[in-house]
Amino acid sequence: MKITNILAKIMIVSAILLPNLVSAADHVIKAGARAFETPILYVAEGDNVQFSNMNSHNSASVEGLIPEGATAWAGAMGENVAPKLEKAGIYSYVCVPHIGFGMVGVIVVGDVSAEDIAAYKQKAIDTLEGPFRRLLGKINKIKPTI
Ligand SMILES: [Cu+2]
Repeated sequence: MKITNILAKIMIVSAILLPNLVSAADHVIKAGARAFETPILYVAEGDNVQFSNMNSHNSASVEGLIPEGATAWAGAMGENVAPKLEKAGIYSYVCVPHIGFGMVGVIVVGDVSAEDIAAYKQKAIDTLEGPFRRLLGKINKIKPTI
């Protein structure tokens, strides 16, 4: 391959990737006493999400309620986790010791349609048990972005 070809390809890839890198926004989900502040958070693909003030809390994704192929997370107590949200879609998470208080939340990455939300809600209804069903209250409030 000629050097000019390589340079041209680098320039094309940079033109595609750089605007995404530059525009990635940072979001913080702060733990309150018994609830996450911003329990329903909408972010763009590539944005960064960081939990904060997690001293007596944790954040763990809910199995089966993150996008297919996405990376699950399970923060330790007191850990200000920054989950990697590489896949578009809806991520449900809980604070394990405080699920019963409704200390749960959802992160919506990228665009979701009314159909996407309806399918996700049905999956949640079919799979969530016990206090995890507190998530349904949050899932019911997700609004379509397209
Ligand atoms: Cu908690």
